[in-house]
Amino acid sequence: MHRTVIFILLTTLYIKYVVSEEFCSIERDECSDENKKSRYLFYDVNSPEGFNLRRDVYIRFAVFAYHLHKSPKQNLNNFKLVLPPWPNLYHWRTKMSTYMYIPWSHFFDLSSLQSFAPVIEMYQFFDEIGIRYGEINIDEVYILQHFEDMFKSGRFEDKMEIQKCNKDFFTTFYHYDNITSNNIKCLSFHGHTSQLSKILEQSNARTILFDHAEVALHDRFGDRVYWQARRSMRFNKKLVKIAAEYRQQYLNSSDEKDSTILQPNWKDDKPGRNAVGGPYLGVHLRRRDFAWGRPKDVPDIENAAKQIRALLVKLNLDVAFVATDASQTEYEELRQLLEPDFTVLKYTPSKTVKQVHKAGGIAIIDQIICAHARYFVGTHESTFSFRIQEEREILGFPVETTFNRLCGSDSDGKCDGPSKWTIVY
Ligand SMILES: Nc1nc2c(ncn2[C@@H]2O[C@H](COP(=O)(O)OP(=O)(O)OP(=O)(O)O)[C@@H](O)[C@H]2O)c(=O)[nH]1
Ligand SMILES: *[C@@H]1O[C@H](CO)[C@@H](O)[C@H](O)[C@H]1NC(C)=O
Ligand SMILES: *[C@@H]1O[C@H](CO)[C@@H](O)[C@H](O)[C@H]1NC(C)=O
Repeated sequence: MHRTVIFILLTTLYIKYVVSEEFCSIERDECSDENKKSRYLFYDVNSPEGFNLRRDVYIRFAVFAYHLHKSPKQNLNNFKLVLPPWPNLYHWRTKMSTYMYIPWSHFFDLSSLQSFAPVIEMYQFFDEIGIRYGEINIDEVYILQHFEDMFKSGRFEDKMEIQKCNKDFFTTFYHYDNITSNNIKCLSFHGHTSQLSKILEQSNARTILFDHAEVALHDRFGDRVYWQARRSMRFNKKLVKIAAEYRQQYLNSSDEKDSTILQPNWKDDKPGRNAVGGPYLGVHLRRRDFAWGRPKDVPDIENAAKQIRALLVKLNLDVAFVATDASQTEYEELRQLLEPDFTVLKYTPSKTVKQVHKAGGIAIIDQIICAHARYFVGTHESTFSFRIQEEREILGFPVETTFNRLCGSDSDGKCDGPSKWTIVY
């Protein structure tokens, strides 16, 4: 540990002298009050990671930014967290070869995110600082990587150290060709995200990027601050409206009838478990790579239909709403196995919705509809299902209507349920 700290100190001293001439020095008190320059914290996630894991990494860094903002130290409390624009994710299967740079406000309510932590969009960063330079040279880049001997040594305390880069580690700068850096290092890392504040504290850099940020863990997964960050992740209002219209039209479901009304501001939401939900079963049926990879835990279509039928009977419901990444053929197969005894519905976006809101927006609409169901059943270890469970915790559903999953085909409909990560206020 000592060696690490000294090493980082030396590195950052070096950086201080070489890099930050363009900026006023906070330490030497050169910044005028009105010009008291913000510092910018960037992060990025390993490119194959999906939408819903990225949402989880956001929480880790939003909590980090929240604590920095509250720090009494002047060179820590002036950090803004720059949100990584959404790339063309692998799962979205878009054919476009160019990168899209979708801002977060496309999917989430930016002002709600900002009422939890000081976060800004990439284009706002460009507005604040970039336009003057044309090309952005990030002062310090740290690519996080796992310690190679972590599992061998079996010691799991927090530690970090600048080391030789593991093979194939590089940063893409979000695929922008006007962002670069002369100062890229690999940081072997184990432990909590807040450990990174040591780097920020010892550095005078104005712009710092942590790539492969998913390597850093939640400070305290599931505590009050975690849930505040999560509650502030309200969706883009247009997506909420589309989901509400669908619920109204096809599912006889509305927030008034279902007791799922949230306050306009997440801070005003009250704890309670009085949500009833619409008169339908919400199902998240993850297929594709999940179905290929784990037959023990993910049922085939026929067995999924059997489990859904049993649930509908038990719950005395007639309608199953299915959110799925299954092919149309698989979905039709499922539907035919349940009809005409039951109604099976799936949200089918119009061409306009597809164009405007994209795969991520459609996934969120599916998640909102599942979140409002009387009872939810998801897929084993899918982060897509986890996000729905969290949403239902926020809406105030009884725990037993939320933490359920489909079992593998051979398990006769019986298997351990998912962990119950219940909300804390
Ligand atoms: N619209 C919609 N898309 C889905 C559904 N299930 C999976 N997907 C798509 O497949 C992706 C699933 O991967 P994600 O959940 O994002 O990513 P991940 O972090 O790998 O999550 P899991 O693989 O589910 O653990 C989603 O982002 C969607 O694009 C669904 O029910 N509805
Ligand atoms: C960098 O490139 C992006 C994408 O082309 C553009 O939107 C942004 O304004 C550019 N930023 C600067 C500072 O030139
Ligand atoms: C919709 O739900 C209400 C109760 O919330 C019920 O009285 C009504 O009959 C339902 N309508 C239909 C068409 O099922």
